[in-house]
Amino acid sequence: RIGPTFRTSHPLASGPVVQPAPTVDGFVETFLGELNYGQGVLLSQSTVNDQYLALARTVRRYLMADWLETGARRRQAQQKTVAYLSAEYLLGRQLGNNLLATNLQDVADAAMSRCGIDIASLRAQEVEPGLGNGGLGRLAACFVDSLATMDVPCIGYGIRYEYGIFRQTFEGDRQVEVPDSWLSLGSPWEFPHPERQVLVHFGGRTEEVTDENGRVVCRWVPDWNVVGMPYHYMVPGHRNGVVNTLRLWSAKATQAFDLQIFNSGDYAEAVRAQTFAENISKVLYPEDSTPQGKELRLQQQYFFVACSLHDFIDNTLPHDFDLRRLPERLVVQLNDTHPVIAIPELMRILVDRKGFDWDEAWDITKRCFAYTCHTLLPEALEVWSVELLGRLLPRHLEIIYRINEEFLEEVREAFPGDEMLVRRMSVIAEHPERSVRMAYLATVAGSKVNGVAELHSQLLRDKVLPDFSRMWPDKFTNVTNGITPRRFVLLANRRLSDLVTDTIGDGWVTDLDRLRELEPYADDASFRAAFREVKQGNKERLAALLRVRDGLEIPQDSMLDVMVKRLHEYKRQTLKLLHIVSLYDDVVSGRVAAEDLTPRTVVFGAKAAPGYHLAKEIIFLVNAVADTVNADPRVAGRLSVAFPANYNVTLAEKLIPAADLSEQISLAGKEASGTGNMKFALNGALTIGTDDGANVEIRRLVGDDHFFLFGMTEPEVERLRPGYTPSMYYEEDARLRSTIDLLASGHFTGGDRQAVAPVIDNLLHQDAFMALADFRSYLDAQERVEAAYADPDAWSRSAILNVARSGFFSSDRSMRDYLDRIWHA
Ligand code: HBZ
Repeated sequence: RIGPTFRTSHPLASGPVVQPAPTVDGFVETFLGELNYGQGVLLSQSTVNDQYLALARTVRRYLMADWLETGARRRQAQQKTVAYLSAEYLLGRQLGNNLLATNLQDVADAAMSRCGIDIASLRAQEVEPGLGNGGLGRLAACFVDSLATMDVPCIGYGIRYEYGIFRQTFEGDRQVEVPDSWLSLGSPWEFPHPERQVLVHFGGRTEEVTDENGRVVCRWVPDWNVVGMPYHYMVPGHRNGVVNTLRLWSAKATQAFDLQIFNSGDYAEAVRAQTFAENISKVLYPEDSTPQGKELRLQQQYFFVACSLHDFIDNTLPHDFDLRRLPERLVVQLNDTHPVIAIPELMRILVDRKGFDWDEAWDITKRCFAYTCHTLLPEALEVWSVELLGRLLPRHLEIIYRINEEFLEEVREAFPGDEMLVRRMSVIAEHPERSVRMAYLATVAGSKVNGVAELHSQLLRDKVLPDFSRMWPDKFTNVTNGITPRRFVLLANRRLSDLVTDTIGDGWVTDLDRLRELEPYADDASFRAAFREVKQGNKERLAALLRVRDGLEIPQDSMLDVMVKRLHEYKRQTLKLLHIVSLYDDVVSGRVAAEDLTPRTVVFGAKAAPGYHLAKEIIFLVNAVADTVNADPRVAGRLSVAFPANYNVTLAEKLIPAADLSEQISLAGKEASGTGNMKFALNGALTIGTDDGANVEIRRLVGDDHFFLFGMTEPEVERLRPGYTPSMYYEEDARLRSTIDLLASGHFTGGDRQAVAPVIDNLLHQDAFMALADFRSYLDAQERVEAAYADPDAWSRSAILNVARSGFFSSDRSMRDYLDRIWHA
């Protein structure tokens, strides 16, 4: 329990909190106060970091009154609250976003220049909190932004990793990972709350004891524990006076544990124990699709889930709350399977700690959870070995067994005599080792299961969980992903935002469907010219950034063709690479005159999981091709390739607004949704893409004439799959053969054929994601792109229509869908 409430008759004890004046004078005064009293320096002696921290703390002050007020209002209202449980939040920089939310951008600019400071250099000082791998983590960040903007009671729960996603560098064209010590220069956006610490148990055994009513109950006798320390982050709504909370947990050693060993005189052992505990929140696992089944990862998952449920039940609900009514006050959204251990944890709390009988506890639990799946790749579905789970969480394993037993009885009743079905649906898999299928557990317990785009939800029902969808058709639903227009349009693309607002007013920022009002302007020549000027300005801004950030030169007057996302075979960066090599090959072989090539700059951004060897070979090859192409005078001014290292949210905000062409080229049926695709469309890039994930919905909305579709459909992929022979395409397509031969010859690797072998061999003999089968169709689509780009008016018309028709992809709409279909909050 949080300590006794402080009582005083002082008139200001319960607010209102005094907010600094939102004027340049008020801002300067607050800023200098923060420099002097917060940082302990004079302006004249301050470093850029001092100034950044003081500026951040100044902005924080403007948010504080609303944060405290929102918290008090939420405690009063006792409404149903969304607990969003996510192991990842890929937040991106906070300063710009918070200045935007408070509408203080211009005031801050003026205040800093009055102090003789260039605010851009302070913005650049912020290290983004990269507490996520990619789409899944960024989605969580967009969702909490939207919920605050819509004034929905929500607490985002997660892990405060000391090291987020690694920083990528290149050495000799190869990826080298550097730890991301994002906290090292100070973290002005977080508030530790030691009074809300939670104790979390691990290990040990269970025993049966008789309670005071003579009932035999189960008790968990753990053998070690750690403390969860919450750090609170503000999540401001857009200029609406709402500030929600993101609560991230950091692991600490317990004092008792420490002291005990310390007193025994073993100082080194005490320190080791501390390190052991703190390891739990030390680092984000950088695998974005193949969970490694590591013990520390299960510890992370249970750690943050246990802290979060405890925090909500014991520290957020009123003391005397009747837990039978929990589903009226709480809905837990499980962001993929990472937090699914919350299901047996809630059962344990209700049954072992609060004395509920099993059936009643199960009824409550089922009504509290809903599960979102983010993948279709079988290897991405998390399973935990029974051996490991039972060793770390013995009571939870017992609970999972009982849930499964009762569930399988239900299956037998619904489908008598089908023991094969029972085995298929069991939460416990028997092969290759006995393990717990977390997605099945989430499906059994969750009130709803959703996919993240229409096609994905359909395939989830038909291919991933067909038996479950037959048993419970109504459990399955779709919520197509979305992105926040605040960060990814208003903040990232000020030029476009100003043009849009000057044309249709600013209502679109919180009602993105209103972008429709731009449609008529697609036919207005002066609007198109203004739109092209916006793009050009963004390209120049990007060129200037990449020059200083990476020493890269981006030619102007060239189509900016962008592929940014995690590196994975299914996303098919190699298909893009083959395209580049084929364009290059056309010119160097003399088939095409350089002047006839549409000037094109291809930009890649991609991190590979450190243990994903083939992905790292692909990165190497992209860099090698870039080096060769960029140095070859035969294609100078016509074709260039840029691969800035360390693609992250900060870079995305500069890259996406500059793009002409968005590459969304995954093999159909593999990309659950994609969200980059939405960001590009909303920033006026045209998409070249397969019929996959949310591409399907983008194309339907923007129209076939404004989208470059290519490749097999998902059913076509499945039909081709048996006996797929990639080398056949190599044999039969002269252009593909020439492209692969040039790549394999060592032309791009200083004659070293070995260096290209891993990628080439894989393409010719495996090609699990059928890049060769889609190559011809992709090249044809790229030719249509070039033809379209040759007519600037028609191209900008299409680009404007992409913006106007993509309002559906606001995460505000996603949140409305979750509210209507799942949360009923
Ligand atoms: O989630 C992505 C999907 O690939 C993408 O299609 C979708 O748009 C996005 C949001 O729904 N999935 C991920 O980003 N997944 C992970 O980052 C991940 C992280 C740790 C894991 C597994 C997956 O253990």
